[in-house]
Amino acid sequence: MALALSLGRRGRGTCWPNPSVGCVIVREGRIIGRGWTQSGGRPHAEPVALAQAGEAARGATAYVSLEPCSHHGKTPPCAEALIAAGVARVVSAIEDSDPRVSGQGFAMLREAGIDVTTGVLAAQAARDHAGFFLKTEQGRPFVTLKLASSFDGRIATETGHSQWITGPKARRAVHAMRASHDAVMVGAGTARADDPSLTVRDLGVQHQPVRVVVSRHLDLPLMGQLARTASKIPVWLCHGPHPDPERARAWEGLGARLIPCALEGHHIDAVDLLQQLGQAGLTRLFCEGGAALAASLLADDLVDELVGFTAGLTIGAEGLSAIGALGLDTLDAAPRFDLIETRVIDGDILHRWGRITH
Ligand code: AOF
Ligand code: ZN
Repeated sequence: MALALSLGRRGRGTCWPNPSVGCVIVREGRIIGRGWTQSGGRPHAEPVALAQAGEAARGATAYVSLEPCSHHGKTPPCAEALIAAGVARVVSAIEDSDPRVSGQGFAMLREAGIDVTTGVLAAQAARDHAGFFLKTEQGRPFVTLKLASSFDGRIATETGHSQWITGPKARRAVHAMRASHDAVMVGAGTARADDPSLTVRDLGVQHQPVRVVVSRHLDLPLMGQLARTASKIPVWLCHGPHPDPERARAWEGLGARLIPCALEGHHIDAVDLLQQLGQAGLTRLFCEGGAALAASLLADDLVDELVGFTAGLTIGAEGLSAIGALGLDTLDAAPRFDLIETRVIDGDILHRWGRITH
């Protein structure tokens, strides 16, 4: 199951709106098939592994990191494929949260006389599938908030100079993280100040995450990196009511998708923003700032994981703070996270923190 889970993680960022599932088929102690959900979400993991195993699947055990599906979607149900292949036993990590499946995959297998065990490495599976579960249960994607800051928590000097705070190895790690998410998101201020391309580079990765920019008025440079590449790598612009029609047309002409969102005061409502992105199919969202967007996600309790890269330099109080005002009087209301991991990356420190769920 650990192997099935790790195979499943290979598809992360590429198979949304579907979950990224892994499957291992074992017979007499030997692995005879391995598969994971393919790009775009199909084929599912099980038919890939079954095709590898061929006739040898008869009487074998299939380890699947999620309940095999039972519904007729664009492909026939995986539970049916496992039955047809003559698998004797199915070991699954966790039940599917999709109402079309949820429990019915297991029921189909059991009715066919297959021995079914579930709940194996369920905690890890719940973390791996958190994006898919959040989308099906709450309508929003899993949100990772990443910040690269100085020792004193600043992301740029007063004049906006920010390149580069961390070193090349840490920045490479960021690219790998982008690749494991369905989309990378920034606020309009960051898009204007940094002119980022928000792509995955130098990793030999073909797949590119969607680029999401949150911009109430769509006042984004039409000559920048995002505009130049919008016809090839998706750009989604989340805007407020009544955007400037000329800007809207210009961005649509460049190939961007416009997503209208509700306001909360003067800003785009973070809750509605994430609902819109969930509806558009995203399961894992990587937010790279800026300070205002980060603060609005945190204030609405919408951040599931914090990823910090801290570098050994100080910028001082006039530098730009990584996170905007949260309006806290006491620490009781401060968003708190549990430490997941720390790592030294060539002179910078990576620290990951998870939402406290208990
Ligand atoms: C599996 N194995 O590898 C995946 C599953 O739109 P469809 O027809 O492709 O179905 C998508 C649903 O299938 C998705 O919501 C989830 O319930 C399940 N995903 N199931 O047996 C897989 N990716
Ligand atoms: Zn399936």
